[in-house]
Amino acid sequence: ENGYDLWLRYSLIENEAIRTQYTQFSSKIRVAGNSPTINALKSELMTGLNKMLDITPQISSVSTESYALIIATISNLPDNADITGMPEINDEGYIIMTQNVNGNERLIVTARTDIGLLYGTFNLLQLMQQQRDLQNIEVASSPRINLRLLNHWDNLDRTVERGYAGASIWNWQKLPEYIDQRYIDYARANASIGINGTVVTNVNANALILTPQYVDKVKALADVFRPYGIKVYLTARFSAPVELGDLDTADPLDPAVQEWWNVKANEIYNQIPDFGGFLVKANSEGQPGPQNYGRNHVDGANMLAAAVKPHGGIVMWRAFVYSPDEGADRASQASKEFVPYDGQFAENVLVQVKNGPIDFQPREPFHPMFGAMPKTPLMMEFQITQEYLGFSTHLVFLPKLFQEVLHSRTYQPNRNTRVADIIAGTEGNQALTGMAGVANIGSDINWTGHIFGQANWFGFGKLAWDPDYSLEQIAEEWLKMTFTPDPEFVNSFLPELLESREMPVSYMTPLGLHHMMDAGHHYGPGPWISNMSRPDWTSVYYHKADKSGIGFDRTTTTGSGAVNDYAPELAKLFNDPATTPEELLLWFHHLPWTYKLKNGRTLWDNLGMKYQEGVDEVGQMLETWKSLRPYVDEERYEEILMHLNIQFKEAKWWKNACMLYFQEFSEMPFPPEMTVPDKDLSYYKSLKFPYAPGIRPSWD
Ligand code: BDP
Repeated sequence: ENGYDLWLRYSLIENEAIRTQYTQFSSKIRVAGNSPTINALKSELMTGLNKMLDITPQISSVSTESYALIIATISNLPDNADITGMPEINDEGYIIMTQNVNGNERLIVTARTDIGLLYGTFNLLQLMQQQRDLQNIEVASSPRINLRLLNHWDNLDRTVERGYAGASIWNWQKLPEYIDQRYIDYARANASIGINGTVVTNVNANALILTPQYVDKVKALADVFRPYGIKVYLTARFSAPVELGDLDTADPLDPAVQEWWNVKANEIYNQIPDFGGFLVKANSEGQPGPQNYGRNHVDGANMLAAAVKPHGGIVMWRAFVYSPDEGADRASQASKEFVPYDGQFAENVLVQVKNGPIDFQPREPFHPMFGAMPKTPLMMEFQITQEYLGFSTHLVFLPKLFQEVLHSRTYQPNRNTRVADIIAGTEGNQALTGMAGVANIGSDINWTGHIFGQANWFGFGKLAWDPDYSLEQIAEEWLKMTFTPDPEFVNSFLPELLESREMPVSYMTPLGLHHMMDAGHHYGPGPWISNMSRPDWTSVYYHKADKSGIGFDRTTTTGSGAVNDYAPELAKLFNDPATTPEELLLWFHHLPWTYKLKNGRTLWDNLGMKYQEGVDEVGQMLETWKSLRPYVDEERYEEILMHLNIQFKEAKWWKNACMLYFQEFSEMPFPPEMTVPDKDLSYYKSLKFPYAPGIRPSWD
C-alpha cells in the first residue's frame, strides 16, 4: 500500500459476523433520485461495498417497500419510514438509522438534499470501515459551520508555497481538457469529511488566474467538484485591473475599477454559475491592497463584495496584515487594523483570521479578534500544512491544536463564549460562518508527504463540520480506517497520536516561546536570527533573550499592552505571570532566568527539561511504532518509521541549538535532566538549507 487511498481504503472485512450483517443490509438496495450527486453516491457505494464485502451490489431506484437499505431524501422515503423521533437536520445534514418492518431490519440513510445523502452515505461507509455494529444505529448529524474550505497556497507554476508534499495537484497546463483522476479522488476525499469549498490558488495571488484562459481551466475543476458539493473559489490579486493591462489604478473607490470587477465577476459566473467567490490577502507582505490608494480594508472588501453579490458570491478578506509601523507589537497589528471597522463590512464579507495573532506557531493563544468584533462574521484560518511544525516529516496530530483554539474562552461578547461559538455564529444571528484550512496536499503518491498528515486533513474536515467533535473519536476513526480496526493497534497508538500535538511545542518553542525558526524557509531552529528587512521577521524580536531573562513582555504597565486586545478577564490573567498559564508564560512575560515555576525549579531548568521532554516523547512514540510492525503493511510501516527517525533527530537538533544559544545569556549550567549537546553552537548556526522546500523563489 502506498497511502493513495487515504481513509477510503475499504479493505475486506474479515470479521464474519460483521460481514454477514453488512451483506444482509446490502442485499437489496434502493437509492432514490437521479442527479450527478446521486451518481457519485452510487458509484462510491458500489466501490465501498464491493471491496469491503466482496459482493457486486445491485442498486435499484424503483420504489417498493422491501429494501434492506434505502437511501432517499426525506420526501422520497416510503410512507412507513418513520423519522419523527430523530433530531432536526439542516440542508447538508443526514440521518442514518435502522427500522424494523414486519420483523425485518432495514437501514435508512436520509437527508433533505442529495448532498446530504452523499454525506450520509460516506458516513455509512466509514462506520462500516470501522466495523461498527449497525444494529439499532441512530445517527443524526448536521454541519455547524457553513463554509468548510481548503485553502491551497498553490502557484500557477505548480510550486506550492509552504507545501511539503510535492508539486501542486492542479495541472494548469493540461487543463481544461485533461481531467486527472486525482481531481475526482480529491473531491471524494473532501466530500467524505464534509469539506464543501476549495480555494485553488495561493493567497499571494497571480492575476493571470482571472483571465478567460485560466477561468476555463477553473471551470473544468468546478465541473468535477460540483457533484461532490464542493464550490470553487479564487484568490483575487487586488491590483489585477492594472496588471492585466486594463486600468492605471486599482483604487476601490474609482468607478472604473468597480466596473472592472463587476465585469470580471460576470465573466467568471458565466462560466461557473456556482462560483464561490474571492479570498483576498491585501496589504500584507508586499501584496497590493486598498491602502496603496489611501483607502481601507472596508473599502477594498466591500468593492469586491458588490461585484460578486448579484451572483450569490462572497469575499473572504484576510486579517493577516502587516502595518508599515514596524515598531508596534506584531501580535496587535491585526486587531488594531480591523477592530475599529466592526460592523462596516458588507453582508457577504467574512474576515478570515488566523488561529493566533502571530503566525501558525506550534502554540499561540487564540487570536484576540475572536470576540472583539461581534458585528462582523469572522472565519477561522488554520494551517494544515506544517510550515512551523516540522514540514511533512514530523508526526503531529493537529486536530488537537485546532480544538484547543476552538475551545478557548474569549469572555466576550459573553462570559461563556468560546472561539467555536463565534465562528459557528451561535453568538449572533450570523448568516455566514466559515472555517478554512491551508491544505497540506500535493502530488506525492500519498497526498500529504507523511501518511499521518492525512489525519490532519481528515480531522480538519471533522472539526469544520462540528468544532465539538471528540478528538479521541477523530483519532480512532482515522487510525481504524487508515490502518486497521484491530483494538491492539488502535489502543496502542491512539494515546501517542493525541500526545503528538504537544511534542513539537516542547522541542521547538516551550513555555510560550514563538517564532524561533530559521529565516525564509522556516526549516529548523534559528533563535539567533536577527537581521531581516523587518524586525518582526526576526527571532530575537520575539524571544528577547538577554542577560536579565527571556520572553516578550506584553503586559499593560511594563510591556506592549497586547494583553488588552483580549477581554478584561483574560487581560487580568495574562498581566500577571503567576496567573498566566505556564504554557503561555513567555508569550506574555519577560522573566528572569531564575524565576521559579510551579514545580519550584527555575525558568532556565524548566526550559531545558521541556526541550528534553519533547525529545524523549518522540523517542517513546518511535518505540511504540516499532512495536506495531505486525499490524501495518511493510511499505507504510517503513515510511512512517523513517519519518519518525528524522523527527527524533530533528527534535534533538532543536533542543541543542536553542539551549546552547540561550545559555549564552543565562550563563547557567544545563539541568541534570537534559542530555548535553554533542556539538557547539557555531555548528548549529553554520547549517544552511538553500533548497528547503515550500518557499517562493522570490521570498527573502
Ligand atoms: C506565512 C507564510 C507565508 C504566507 C503567509 C500568509 O510564511 O508564506 O504567505 O503566512 O499567510 O506564515 O499570507
